[in-house]
Amino acid sequence: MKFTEKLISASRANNSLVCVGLDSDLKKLPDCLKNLDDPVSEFNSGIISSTSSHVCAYKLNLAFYEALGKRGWDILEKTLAQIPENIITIADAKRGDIGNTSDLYARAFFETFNFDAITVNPFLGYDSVQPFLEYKDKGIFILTLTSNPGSRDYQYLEIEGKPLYMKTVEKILKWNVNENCGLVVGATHPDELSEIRFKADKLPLLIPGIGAQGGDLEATIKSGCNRHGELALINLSRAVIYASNKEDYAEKAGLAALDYKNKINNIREPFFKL
Ligand code: OMP
Repeated sequence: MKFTEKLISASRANNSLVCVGLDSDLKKLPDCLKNLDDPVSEFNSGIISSTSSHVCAYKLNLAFYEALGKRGWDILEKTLAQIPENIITIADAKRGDIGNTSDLYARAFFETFNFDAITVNPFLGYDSVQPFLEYKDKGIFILTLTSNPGSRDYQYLEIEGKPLYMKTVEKILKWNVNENCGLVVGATHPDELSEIRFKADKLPLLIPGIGAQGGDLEATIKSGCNRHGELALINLSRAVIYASNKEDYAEKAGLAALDYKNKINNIREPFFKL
């Protein structure tokens, strides 16, 4: 099944555009888990069971697992095994290197770990992204306009009369021969998000920046969805997984995910006439 089809099917099954970011930081876990042998896996397991009927995807940011050394790779595997089959898994790895190295990154995340999708940094150009694109049924989310303040350092620089982020969109549309590309666009740039969505009307957008980073939910949904009110993955990490730091952490995360799902649907259903 093509990645976009799997994404739409996951999103329709739970009527949700929510992607929960499992950015699980050992230092921020509830005290009740701290004496366990494997607190991060236990935490992730609790979050997954309480949120899995309210989301269409989980995004695992590799930094949070790599920081734990070899244990981190085991936790990653254990966590992936707990995610229901029909829900999208995204390796937020932001990889990209010379071709033969990217080839191994693609193999690592798509074959060894069997993620459905990955985030890729396009700074090294086409040959660095191409090995990922070869995997026709996987999703490749390419950094286009990031949510952080430093996005202004390079991403707005004008090249041939256009900001770099729009040049990136144009490149990605050309690279999308297998129809497996997506774009990462921060919710902290709602006007640009609209402009990017208009240009890339058929591509899925991964949109971080809501919650802890302060992006505006209503503007993001109205600008980021396609004309059917779909193909936007609204990532929420800290705002969901740390909803409580007590014994009820899983229950509160479930309620936070449900609340975001409902808020998003209350915006998109009338606006896109779903
Ligand atoms: P919260 O701010 O806690 O919701 O986390 C945001 C998540 O999205 C983190 O894993 C970031 O690394 C990631 N992210 C951004 O915040 N901004 C971006 O522009 C791109 C990403 C990403 O690629 O996911």
